[in-house]
Amino acid sequence: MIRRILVSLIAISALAACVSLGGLSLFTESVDNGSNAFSSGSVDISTSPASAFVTMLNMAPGDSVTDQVTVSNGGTLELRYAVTTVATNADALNLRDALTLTIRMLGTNCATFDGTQLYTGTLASGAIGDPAQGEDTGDRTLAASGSEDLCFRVDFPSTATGPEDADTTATFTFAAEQTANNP
Ligand SMILES: [Ca+2]
Repeated sequence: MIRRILVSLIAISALAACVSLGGLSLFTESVDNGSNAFSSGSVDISTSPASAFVTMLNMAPGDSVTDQVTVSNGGTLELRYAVTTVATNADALNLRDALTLTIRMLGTNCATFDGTQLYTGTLASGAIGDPAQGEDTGDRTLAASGSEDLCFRVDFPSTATGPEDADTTATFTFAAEQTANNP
């Protein structure tokens, strides 16, 4: 009888040990990894001077004018840009087609005009690259906060026979887009 009670007591104490195991306390720790921030970048192109960087009045055949423009990326993303031209023809004399535009990279300076040539043709069709989305032949790339200098030369060819007393005003559009995820 005593032996049986003893066995029962042992069994009960073993059970109690198991129960106390279930309530075992553990040291634990978790760590927060915060500040996982996201933001969208920006594409911000500008030109300096902002307008009228190359002008000449009363041109005669043989005249030319060359001036510099700085193209800047004020944004936080790399961009690519293209240039297109719209030249007015209010007097219908087509001076815009008689004038030749040549665009070069800066090179030594715009006076020596020895940088890589990016365009030569009529003023009316002046262009660098293609503003269509994506990378096209001739598109220019600017890193974030980067800039480059271009030289624009407008010639009234000495061989031109006219038009006289004609006017045109050109607007050069510098169109930029992100290069990221945009092949
Ligand atoms: Ca393009």
